[in-house]
Amino acid sequence: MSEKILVIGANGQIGTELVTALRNIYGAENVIASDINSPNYAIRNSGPFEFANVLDKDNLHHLFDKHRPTQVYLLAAILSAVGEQKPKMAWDLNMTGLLHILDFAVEFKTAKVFWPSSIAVFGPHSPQYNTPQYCVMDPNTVYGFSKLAGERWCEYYHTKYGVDVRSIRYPGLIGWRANPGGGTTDYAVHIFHEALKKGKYQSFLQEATALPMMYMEDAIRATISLMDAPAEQISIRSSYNLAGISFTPEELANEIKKHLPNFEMSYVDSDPRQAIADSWPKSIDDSQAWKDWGWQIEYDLGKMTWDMLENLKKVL
Ligand code: AKB
Repeated sequence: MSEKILVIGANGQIGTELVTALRNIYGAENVIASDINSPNYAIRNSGPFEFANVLDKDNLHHLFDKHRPTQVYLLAAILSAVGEQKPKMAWDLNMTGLLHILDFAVEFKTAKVFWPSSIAVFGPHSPQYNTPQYCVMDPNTVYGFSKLAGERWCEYYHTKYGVDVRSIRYPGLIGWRANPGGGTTDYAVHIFHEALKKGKYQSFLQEATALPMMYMEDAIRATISLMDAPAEQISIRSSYNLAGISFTPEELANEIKKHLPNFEMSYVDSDPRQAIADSWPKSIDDSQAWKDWGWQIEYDLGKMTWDMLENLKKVL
């Protein structure tokens, strides 16, 4: 069967990279990028685009009806830091958007749906090291509990209505093609830009704050591998843990210094994102993803840092 893929929230950090990767695999004309905002450069020049607002049910219905997608990636979301500034809006967008897509997946018999979850589903009482797939989950951010509730909805729609929905709990994502928007892990992208532009960076997270992160190349490969896996291999319909690489701001700064010896790192006195970071795991157990769909990471801290600096140098 030929694929028709709809990516909603295509202008964002994941969307920009995913649309490019999917267009390379399935052909540009078969991957419809959509976003509430005008397409960014990478999206506009490489294939079809539609405006989409996940809160506008009629508009979404029209898109499903017009394109009859076989795969839908719903990436539109409000992340952790902005979610704390706009809690009701974050809940509404993150939940209502997902429910619209799950309902249309039932109505239009969409073959597969991808929806991103996050390490933010864990909370202060979750085990902090090697956090398992199943454990106490008490997220204390709106973003975190909207993702946890979303995971329950995904599993529910799979069990009740047979929707083939697949999901990953992404760690903080680091890439050079697009900037993150409003998360707690954003420092790990900003640091590269500032290191190259100014030779220094002031981190909003404290030096010893370990968090799970992942290079975008690995994140996109994981997403497409999960979507390509035979349905019978997918044992988790809520969302898969994915570990990535765990490091602190200090460790990242030291890695950057290997390439830019004059780089200077400093830390702000206090920032509201610190409390969010402190409530999240420091490392993740993703053994279920290895077992079910053969997941393996390729980029460690050294390889990621080198690749980020090499690529960012060319575009800054
Ligand atoms: C955030 O920091 O909010 C996101 C995430 C970990 O889901 N990058």
